[in-house]
Amino acid sequence: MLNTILETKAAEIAAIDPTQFTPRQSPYRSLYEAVKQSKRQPALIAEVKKASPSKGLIAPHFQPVQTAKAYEKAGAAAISVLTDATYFQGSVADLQGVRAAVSIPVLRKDFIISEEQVLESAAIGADAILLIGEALEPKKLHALYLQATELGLSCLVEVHSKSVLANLLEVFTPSLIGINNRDLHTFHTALEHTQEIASLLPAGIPFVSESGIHGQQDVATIEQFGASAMLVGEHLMRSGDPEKAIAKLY
Ligand code: IGP
Repeated sequence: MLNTILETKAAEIAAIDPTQFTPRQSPYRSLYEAVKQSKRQPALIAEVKKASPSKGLIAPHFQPVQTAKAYEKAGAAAISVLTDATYFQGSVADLQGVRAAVSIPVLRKDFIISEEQVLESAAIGADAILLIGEALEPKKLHALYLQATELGLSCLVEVHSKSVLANLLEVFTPSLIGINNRDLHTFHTALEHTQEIASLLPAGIPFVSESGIHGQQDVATIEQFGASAMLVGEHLMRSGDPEKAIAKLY
């Protein structure tokens, strides 16, 4: 699946023209600081997501702005917005709407594999981007990380497999790691994955446990594994009442 998505992205990237971007208006909000300073621990990165390749349509009455406001009100440290259209039914407009409606950092969730997409992320008002270890050669990932950091964007560097993590750590140590509990090739999801990968991280690096978190017990589990933050999408999107669903996570 990941390979199919990346082929689609390559075609989309060819159509991006960075000379058409209007300069960013708003200052950057730091995802690192938001996670570190969150009153609630593990900090919550709450995701707005309409659909996904593994689950199909998740939110038939998708209202990203309203949902994001509810997330902020309930104490989320940051909001994640899917901007991929083909597989997640997201959009850049969703991110822009959310960014204007909240005062916490907004993470652009997409498959970012090129310099043009980093420039685009900055221009559309994202505060942070996701860089996926499984989607990029370690040196390329590092180059995009440096480009993004110089612009002022925070990076969440996501890994799933042990070997990808090991190869990445040979090149550099990111400030914030995401451990995806979901395998992007098979969609198999297991929270124990956080524990397995966390044990291989250099001491002291904050990490986010991502995917498959569905309630207080799951939160207690990933907290026990040492996660500083969690990325939760489907559970909140399906809840009908995101504020209540967040209160129940802690
Ligand atoms: C959220 P969930 O199971 O709570 O809906 O997962 C988030 O972790 C997931 O959307 C995600 C993702 C990604 C999506 C994690 N890494 C990379 C697209 C691309």
